Amino acid sequence: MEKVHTTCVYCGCGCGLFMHIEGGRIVGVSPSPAHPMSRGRLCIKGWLAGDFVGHPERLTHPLLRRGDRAVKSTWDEALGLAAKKLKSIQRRFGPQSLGVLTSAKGTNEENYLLMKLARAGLGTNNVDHVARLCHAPTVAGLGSALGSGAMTGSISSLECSDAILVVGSNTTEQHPLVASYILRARSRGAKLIVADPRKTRLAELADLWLSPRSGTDVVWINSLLNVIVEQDLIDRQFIEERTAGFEETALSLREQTPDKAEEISGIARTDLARAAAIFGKAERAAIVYAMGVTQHAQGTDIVQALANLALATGNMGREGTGIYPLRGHQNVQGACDMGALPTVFSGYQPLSSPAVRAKFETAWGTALSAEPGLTALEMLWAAETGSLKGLIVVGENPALSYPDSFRVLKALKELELLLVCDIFPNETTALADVVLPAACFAEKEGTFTSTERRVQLIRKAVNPPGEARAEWEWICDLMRRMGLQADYPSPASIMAEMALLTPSYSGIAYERLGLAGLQWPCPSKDHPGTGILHVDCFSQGRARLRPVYYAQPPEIPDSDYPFILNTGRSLYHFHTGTMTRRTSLLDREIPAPFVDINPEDARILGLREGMRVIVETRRGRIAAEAHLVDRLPRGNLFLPIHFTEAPANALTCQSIDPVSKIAELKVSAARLERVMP
Ligand SMILES: Nc1nc2c(c(=O)[nH]1)N[C@H]1C(S)=C(S)[C@@H](COP(=O)(O)OP(=O)(O)OC[C@H]3O[C@@H](n4cnc5c(=O)[nH]c(N)nc54)[C@H](O)[C@@H]3O)O[C@H]1N2
Ligand SMILES: Nc1nc2c(c(=O)[nH]1)N[C@H]1C(S)=C(S)[C@@H](COP(=O)(O)OP(=O)(O)OC[C@H]3O[C@@H](n4cnc5c(=O)[nH]c(N)nc54)[C@H](O)[C@@H]3O)O[C@H]1N2
Ligand code: SF4
Ligand SMILES: [Mo]
Repeated sequence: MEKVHTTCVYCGCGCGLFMHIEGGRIVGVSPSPAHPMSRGRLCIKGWLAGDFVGHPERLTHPLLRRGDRAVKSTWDEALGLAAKKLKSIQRRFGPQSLGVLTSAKGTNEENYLLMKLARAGLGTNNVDHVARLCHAPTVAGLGSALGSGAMTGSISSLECSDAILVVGSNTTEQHPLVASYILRARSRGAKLIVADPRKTRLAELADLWLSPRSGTDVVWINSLLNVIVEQDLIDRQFIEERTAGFEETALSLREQTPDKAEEISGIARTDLARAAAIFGKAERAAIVYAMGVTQHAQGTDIVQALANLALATGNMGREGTGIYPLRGHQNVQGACDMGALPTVFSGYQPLSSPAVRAKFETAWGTALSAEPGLTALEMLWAAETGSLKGLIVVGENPALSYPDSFRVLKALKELELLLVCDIFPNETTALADVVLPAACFAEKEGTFTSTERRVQLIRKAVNPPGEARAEWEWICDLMRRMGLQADYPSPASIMAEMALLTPSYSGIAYERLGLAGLQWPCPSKDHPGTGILHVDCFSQGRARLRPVYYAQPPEIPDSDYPFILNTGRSLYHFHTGTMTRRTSLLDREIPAPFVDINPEDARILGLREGMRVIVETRRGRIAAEAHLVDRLPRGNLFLPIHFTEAPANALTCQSIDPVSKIAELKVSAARLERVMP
């Protein structure tokens, strides 16, 4: 039996694992004992990461739409047709009528090439990906506060924290290996505070559980900092030497009293006082957060409020301190790093800088547009109104994962050309004019960048099924058909070009990555990589505190729609379920859609465990099984996003955060009805 070392394909923890190969097939997975983050452990999805690879439903041939049917085609015909249509749209409607959604499931190399294809080949900056619905507020908020939108420390650094504040992260289920470090710190004596409307597993284990009303985090975080300032638990030296904007921010906090916080967020003032004592008095305090913070129409403000808290208490640049946004997909960090975003090139080098543009123009041998591109949702809106005509979607399933499915489906159907590349048929390939079959992570080479900025190799373990190809190969082919040079002999050579153009990745090269990878910034070939950011200074000089003010979520419960609908995930499934619902041991755990409801609310509605209910919002309705769970406070519903037969996004809305353009995915007003048998 052969063993191939690679990186887990699911979440941003970035665990190392071995694929076990026999007779050209994956027969098992085992953890990588020497891996610096996972240290010989995996969660259940990691152990089963090889299962979907050989599934009989894998896409094996390019497909072309003929009327209502999708017919088998060849790569030559499919790419020929795609290039012809792209050129025709470009000629008739201009480059801004084209767009590309890249993949947080894809490799860095694939994302870099798609970014280059969009900018240099199609002539548009309309390039984006699901980070827009995930950590866009982090990229924007921490970017402007700290100069970098990335996790400030290494995951293992959490082990040395004295206090950890976890906000809006169901860590044990969604980032299990990060949770293991938090729990290790906890057993060492660190104090743990969890802020989540739901009593998650981590909240059960915490010293203090804060249960804010959904969408009110700005209020209680401001008020927490207010108490910390009033009790003089701030770090004056750090504030003076390394930050700007403290005075103005402190002034703005005066209004944000614990009384006000209690009234709006529902968190008792005594609990806030306890939180202030724990966080403010800790020598090393860390903040961990995820979608409960970012997926709000006020997402960027909430991120800034957390940055204010860390900066005012001097919790930055040392082991055990810092801000840990938990990036979701295994390579969503990398997709952002590669510049698959409408306003930056790789390494967040801004489009608006003439010097940066000139560098890329020289390297790529073509003029580049300075006009900022559209974000993911804006591209769909442009498709709705007819100004976007052609869209390339690689390794995303927007038909199910983007908010307000009714509008999303309508927009996708308006397109003249929808090209989708995936490993399985899904709700989006079903609408495509051209479907391309991709090699999955176990069948190709490349790199993923984990949430702790760790750039790691994936290695080919088995051959792709049928005619499926690694994306970098067909993207090069399409680039050539669009008139670009694309003579990369291997993914390593793509990385080499990217590294040459990207200061934070300059020192990254395949031969250096080994089994442990390297953490960026890694500015030169002899640089060991960087675990902790902002140690002596911030890239922009001083970090920036800013006043932020609470704004009510766009839709709040009323007498017609009395519940707050919260959407999210479970341990056993990944997003739209293309892979986990084809993994029998995972699917067996949660085979059917459910909606969580508080038992008291259920009693009033006459609902019992397992009854079928309709969940309805102003956008749509779905049917699911009622699960009565104490962990959910009254007035709330929780619906997972994994099920095509009960699509959560049929219910969500497209109200967005004006700064980061993320949608409000955690608060919708909903009602519940029993389905009569
Ligand atoms: N098993 C599994 N793991 C995954 C994924 C998966 O689909 N399945 N997806 C990956 C991806 S891409 C991502 S982005 C991450 C997401 O990881 P998480 O963000 O941890 O997952 P979510 O279920 O979206 O919700 C986070 C928590 O926020 C809480 N919350 C909701 N609204 C609020 C609020 O207003 N305030 C506060 N404080 N909390 C709130 C919810 O109750 C929930 O417990 O997981 C990654 N890991
Ligand atoms: N209501 C609501 N909506 C949400 C969220 C929420 O919490 N609530 N969360 C949002 C967040 S944080 C995220 S990240 C998004 C996730 O949204 P998506 O990323 O669209 O969801 P996935 O199901 O992970 O889709 C990934 C696709 O990539 C395919 N794939 C896997 N490996 C490969 C590969 O190697 N190559 C190619 N070409 N394809 C591959 C999979 O089969 C799948 O179809 O959903 C967002 N939508
Ligand atoms: S914690 Fe994340 S990266 Fe690690 S094995 Fe589980 S899904 Fe994979
Ligand atoms: Mo995500």
